Amino acid sequence: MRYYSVKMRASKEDKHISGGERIVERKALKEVINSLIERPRDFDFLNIKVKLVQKLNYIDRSLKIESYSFPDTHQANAFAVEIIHRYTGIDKVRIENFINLIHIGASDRGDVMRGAMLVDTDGNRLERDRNRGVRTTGVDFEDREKVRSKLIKKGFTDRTLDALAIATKNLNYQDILGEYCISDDPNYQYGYVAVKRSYIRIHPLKEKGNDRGGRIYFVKKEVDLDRLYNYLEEEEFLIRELVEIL
Ligand code: PML
Repeated sequence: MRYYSVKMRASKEDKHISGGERIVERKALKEVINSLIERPRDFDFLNIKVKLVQKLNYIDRSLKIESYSFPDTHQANAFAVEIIHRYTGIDKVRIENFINLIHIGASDRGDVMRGAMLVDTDGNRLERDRNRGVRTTGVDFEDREKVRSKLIKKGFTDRTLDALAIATKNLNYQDILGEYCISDDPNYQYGYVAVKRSYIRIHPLKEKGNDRGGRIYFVKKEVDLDRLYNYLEEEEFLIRELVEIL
């Protein structure tokens, strides 16, 4: 079967406002393009790219979602730091410093990075360009609508759907040990830490009203950067199954 990757990005006054990606069969293209176009409320530039997927890879199962709530963002982030420390061995203060950067804008200019920050187990930043970061693209669910409706029924959101796909692709790579993520939507306080087979959803991971956000990927120190960038940005994956949420 032939699959196509569909990527949409929209901006207003040169500021990115919306993006979306799908990997779908030819017969679903029209509907998918229409739904992506509906996504941004107001834009002055919208780009849709459709490309035949040359080699499609599969991941059998998504990460398993676990949910935790805390009285405030300090306790929520302390919990996130503890998990990342346990899985990477990086000093907790260093982890906190990287997380704080995401909350205030981690690019060299103090803005939101367009992609993720890369940190190795010695606590060094590895991304080649601190404004761009590294972007995970090329991942979708084989039956997106089925997964979406299960998640929405359980109270999750479209953001969870996309983030679960991204985190599942990330953690499928043996040199990625963990991920930390908060949204750049100032009203969205859910975030997550992903480690091993788990997507650990945490609330509230950021302060309401903060329009900064982003991701950190924690990687083994001997990681081959060329291969890592290629995996995250070029290789295309479909996830077959959502791990059941209890
Ligand atoms: C969740 O709802 O599970 C957290 C999703 C974080 C989304 C980050 C983003 O906006 O890209």
